[in-house]
Amino acid sequence: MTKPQILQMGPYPEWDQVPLEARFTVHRYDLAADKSALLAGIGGAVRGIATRGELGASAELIAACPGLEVICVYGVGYDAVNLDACRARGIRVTNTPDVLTKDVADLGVAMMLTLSRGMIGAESWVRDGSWATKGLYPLKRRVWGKRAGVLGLGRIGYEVARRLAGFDLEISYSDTSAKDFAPGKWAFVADPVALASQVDFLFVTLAASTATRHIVGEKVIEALGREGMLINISRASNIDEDALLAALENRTLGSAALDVFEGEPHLNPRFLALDNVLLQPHHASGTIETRKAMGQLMRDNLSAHFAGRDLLTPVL
Ligand code: 8YV
Repeated sequence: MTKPQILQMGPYPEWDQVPLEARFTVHRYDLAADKSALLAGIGGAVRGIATRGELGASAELIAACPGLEVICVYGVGYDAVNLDACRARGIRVTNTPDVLTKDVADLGVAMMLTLSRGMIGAESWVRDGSWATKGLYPLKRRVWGKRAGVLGLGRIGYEVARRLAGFDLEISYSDTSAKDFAPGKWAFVADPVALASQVDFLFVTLAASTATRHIVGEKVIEALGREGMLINISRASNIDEDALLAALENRTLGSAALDVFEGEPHLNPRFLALDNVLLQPHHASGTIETRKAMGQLMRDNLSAHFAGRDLLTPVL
């Protein structure tokens, strides 16, 4: 039987690449020097796209593949896939929810602890000899007993809040409505500005869409204030990055721990000049265990589609 032809948008680990190529004829968009020439040559034969959360599939790419049936995302976020173009042509879309939830939540909490306790600077203090030459490391800020806000109490937000409760933080959250699965102790605050004004740490855990673009804008940032910390493990588009940079530079916002950036991996160099940020390379789901599960789920969705079975985790 001939193998279905798929277009691959970005790299996967060897343990995913080998089984992917065993089941499909894979065209590497990411490795093609001349991407237009690749699409002109094989676009008509492509039936599936294997992509990554941050790469998605644009309207132009979808248009260049007239026989496209399915787009499978290696990631829970599908904001970079042009869903309107998919809907218009009945193209199915899948993602990889659940398997990454706890790792993403772990990294968010780890970022809060690392930045609040100054662990990056403390490590350098030991390595560069400052401990012996300059003495004691400057004192940092406590985490337990403080107030945390979770913006978006979905799967990841819930796991973040559960972890924070374990660290003895008071929890409040914003979402489109109060969630009945949330423990009574977690306060629902509908307005993100009001939420930010009541907390020390604000976690952004919203699925990104046009509706959530810049939901964390000047007002939310100002409300979080000089002592506040913003932690983003969702998508850069949820935050007005210009407003964030200005507030961090003039210290009207205390600090920020960020795993995602506009234009990543080419982030705004203004971030690099700041000492009140913790910067991570979009790797909240980046553990071997979770990435293996994401790769498996993405392939299982592709296989299900081409075998005429129900998709495991459909978005569309
Ligand atoms: C991945 C992500 O880093 O799940 C998502 O939406 O952004 C991350 O888990 C990414 O999709 C892998 O490319």
